[in-house]
Amino acid sequence: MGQISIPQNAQILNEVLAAYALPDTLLGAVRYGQGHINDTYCVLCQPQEGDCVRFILQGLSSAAFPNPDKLMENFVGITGYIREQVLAAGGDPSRETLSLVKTRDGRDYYIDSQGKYWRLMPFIEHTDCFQSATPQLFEASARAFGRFQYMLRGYPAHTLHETIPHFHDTEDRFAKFQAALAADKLDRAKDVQDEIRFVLNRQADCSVAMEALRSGKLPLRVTHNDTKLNNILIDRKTGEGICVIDLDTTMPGLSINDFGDSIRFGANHSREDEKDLSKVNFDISLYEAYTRGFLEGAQGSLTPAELEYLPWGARLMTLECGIRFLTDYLDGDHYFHTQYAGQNLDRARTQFKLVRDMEEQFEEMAAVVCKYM
Ligand code: ADP
Ligand code: GN1
Ligand code: MG
Repeated sequence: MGQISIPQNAQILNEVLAAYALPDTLLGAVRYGQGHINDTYCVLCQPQEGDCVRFILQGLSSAAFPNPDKLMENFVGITGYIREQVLAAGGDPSRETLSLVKTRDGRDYYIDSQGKYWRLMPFIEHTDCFQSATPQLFEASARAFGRFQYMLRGYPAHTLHETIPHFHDTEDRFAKFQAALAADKLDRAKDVQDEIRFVLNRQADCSVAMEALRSGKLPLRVTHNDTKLNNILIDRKTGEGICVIDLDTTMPGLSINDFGDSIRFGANHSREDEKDLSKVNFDISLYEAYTRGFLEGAQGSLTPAELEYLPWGARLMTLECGIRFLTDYLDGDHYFHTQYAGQNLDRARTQFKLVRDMEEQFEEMAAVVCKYM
């Protein structure tokens, strides 16, 4: 779990934790996980009797989420709905969905003295969260993400707020990239000409899914929209994906993007910011494992057009994510958490390498989907 420490912003954390009726002694809070967006802490408490109890405390990113109250409304709605589904299936909602700990005054979140939104959740124990996985674990995560979409197929989509407008609108991402390039605030463009050209040459691709949505070929569904492997908790005992987490972008979207974002992150053997691009290779056998699991989890709910466009989902989510990293780099690294200068550029480069690989193996990717439909 890492060392117990007093974080730099202990004062704010104390203020936030005081808003909750925690079990007896607060032992500490430590930065936790490898998310790029929220400020996540693991909070450890010692009740008078029994074992220590852990919680996940998250400060929501104001750079990413302009309307945190609406986001939290979505969170409550979605987790409540999944809870009912899990109960109906005879499962354990305390492990199979996230939930919130209420504040002392009965609220779902706390707003600190600086206006930042915080939420506290029970830590789902006896699970693991992976940055990379074996084919077996990757397939398990695919089943869980496919099932997540299946479980939400009847959710009243019109009640969901769009937490980040145009989140996977790849045309809009391209336009934002062009704006950041034109502004070139930090005079960085001159050093990344190859990467810029890579994006500009793929403008037409950015319209493929959006055009299919506009024409009615692809349906709008309730989707997760951030289906990274580390947004799933794997049950340590069974090796199954037990809980889908990081629900902040769950909103109407395209199923091919949920498929695609998992492939982007997980169907390779390198870190997202690997500097040595010879190590960054799209692994079609991992892609196959994920395809099998995702289609199993989705239980026949995808249309023929969605199946046909799955490989595009992978290619586009990878291109889009690379565009977003490069945009943030040109813009001065305000959106994604970075640990060193140039990390967003390294991230963009890995994504573009994976896009190239997928472009070369696009026919094989389609053939894999055909095998499992
Ligand atoms: P971000 O939006 O920054 O990615 P996440 O919601 O994904 O934030 O949380 C970051 C990490 O915290 C996750 O990858 C996971 O390791 C851990 N985590 C989040 N919620 C829980 C939970 N309820 N139980 C156990 N671990 C959790
Ligand atoms: C962010 O929050 P996290 O780390 O799970 C981002 C995703 C990107 C991803 C790239 C809300 O995901 O869209 O694909 O980083 N989330 C948000 O690793 O922007
Ligand atoms: Mg996350």
